[in-house]
Amino acid sequence: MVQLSSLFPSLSKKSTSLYGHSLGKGVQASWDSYMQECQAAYVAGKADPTAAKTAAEIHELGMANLGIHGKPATGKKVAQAFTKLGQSGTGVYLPREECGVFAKDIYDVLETVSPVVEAYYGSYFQPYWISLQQNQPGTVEASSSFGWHIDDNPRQLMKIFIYWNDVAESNGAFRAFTYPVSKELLAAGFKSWSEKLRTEHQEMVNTRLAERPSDLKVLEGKAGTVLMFDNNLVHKGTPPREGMRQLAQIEIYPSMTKLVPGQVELALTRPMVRDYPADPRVNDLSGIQLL
Ligand SMILES: O=C(O)CCC(=O)C(=O)O
Repeated sequence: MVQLSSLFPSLSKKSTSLYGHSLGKGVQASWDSYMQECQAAYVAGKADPTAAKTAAEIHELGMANLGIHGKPATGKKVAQAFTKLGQSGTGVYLPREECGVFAKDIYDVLETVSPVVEAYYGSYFQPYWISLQQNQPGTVEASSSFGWHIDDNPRQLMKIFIYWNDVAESNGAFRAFTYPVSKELLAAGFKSWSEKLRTEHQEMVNTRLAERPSDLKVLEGKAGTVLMFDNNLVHKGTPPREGMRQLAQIEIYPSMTKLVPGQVELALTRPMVRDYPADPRVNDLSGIQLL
């Protein structure tokens, strides 16, 4: 029998073009209803037109530069921590037990950008995990996060990056296609949820990129720059050609309650077991949900 999904790829559970991920309708419906509960619990602060404008940009394009909010003193502490660690490579992570000392600094940054993030969600937000990472030049596999991919998360998962040093195209600035181009690639069959599929679909994106290079957005920024983006955009990590990049990667999603420092500390220090919560109402990894 002919599978309906082979005639209409968007009906397949593994199609990414309908929801922007391959997780299917049930998973997304559960996250949508969770988000509605978070929105109902939200008490909005004073209207902030600048934050609303940036939130609208994220809804339209899937990404925005939120400005410079990380402190130089934190950048210095991060640099010292990586020097002390003494490891090199395309992707070196600070061990979880050494991340807790950055909780206050990162909480302060998140608190500063919270008007934008809350305007985006229409709710409070919380981190699920936070990692501190250093990238140096080297060779990488296309099947890794250095190849084109989507994170394949429920739509409410977003990422915040804080650059701790000046980051340009040449030293590994984050790069992604905006929503319109990402949707076009997903509709054309881009898939990346297995190493095999990811490898097979690199050429498709590289061909599209060669046709219209300006469609790729490279988010450069001075030390302290904060980026927010939808991790279901087609994107990739890029090892520096020269120099290095140090950053905090923060995965966020809606919350019923206002962010508190303890959530940031847990997100930084608890083992990274899952990419996102299996059930958004149960933050098994990092959150303190006061339900
Ligand atoms: O490191 C980067 O610039 C991109 C990281 C990435 O691919 C991801 O967050 O999924």
